Amino acid sequence: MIVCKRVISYELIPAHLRAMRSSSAIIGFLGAATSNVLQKLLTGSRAHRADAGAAVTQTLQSDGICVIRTADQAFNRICQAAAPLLERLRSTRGRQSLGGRDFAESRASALRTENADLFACVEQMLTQSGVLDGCSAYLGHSAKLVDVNPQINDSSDDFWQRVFPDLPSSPLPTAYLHRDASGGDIKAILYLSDVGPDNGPFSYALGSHRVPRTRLTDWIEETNDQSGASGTARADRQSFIALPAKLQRKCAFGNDILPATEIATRLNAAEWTIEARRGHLVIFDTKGFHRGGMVKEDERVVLTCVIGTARR
Ligand SMILES: O=C(O)CCC(=O)C(=O)O
Repeated sequence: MIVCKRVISYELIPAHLRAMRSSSAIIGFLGAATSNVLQKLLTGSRAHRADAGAAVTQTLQSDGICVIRTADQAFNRICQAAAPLLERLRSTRGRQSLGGRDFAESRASALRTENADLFACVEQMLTQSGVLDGCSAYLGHSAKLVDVNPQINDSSDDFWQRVFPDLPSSPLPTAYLHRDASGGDIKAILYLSDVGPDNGPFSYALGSHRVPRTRLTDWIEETNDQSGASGTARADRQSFIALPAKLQRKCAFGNDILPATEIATRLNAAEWTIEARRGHLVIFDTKGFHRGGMVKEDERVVLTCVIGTARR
């Protein structure tokens, strides 16, 4: 029984088909089981994975970011498993008044305990595409899928425009550019909708993962970000500027860079903006400078996956 379950990847067949309560569910179950077996035969070979993994490692090492296109079947399965979570997120987002929404409110967290199907599909996709192997080689230890976060951004989000609440707003060419204060080592953002220039594409300053930093500078920046000292409200700015000069560091630095300065020009020149169709996966080292979800038109729907070392 267990061998059969492994062969057909039983856990990756959606729960409503596994129950096999109707003839259409039985047909659906057989179809899903067959496609699981075929997919393993066609795309699961170790050699293919090793090549793909090596390409991911090399690109992460040189650029800090790597983009791949996921296999259609794997992508469709993920979309199906994520649909109920996205529906719920859409309704909680809808309860917020237009605008005035922080970035975090655009994101939900899937739980491994409650969303086993989604975790299984994402894990299978990351494994078969060689991404987990590639990330493990990049990090130098075994990488695992830690979190899956469904995310919807639309043009009513203004976290990137309403930066200084007490000042008249003016566009900042490096608005919201940051590196992550904490969390996993690598993120993988799966585009669930087509993303053009106005749909909040993700962008990354190529090579910025190699900007020298020490444990101490990391610690100072993360502490300021976590404690709110690097916020953009007047009181936060006053707290920040009251710090000794050596402690005036933050991960969320993009909002502080003046337009038309040399550093703004260099950052913008290094930025790779990823416009791509649904099904593309953007894998990046979170310590490089990045931003995204700044939607001008329509919406952008993604799954943000955190990859790192974790205990299950
Ligand atoms: O949603 C995006 O494209 C950007 C996400 C981001 O900056 C992050 O997860 O740290």
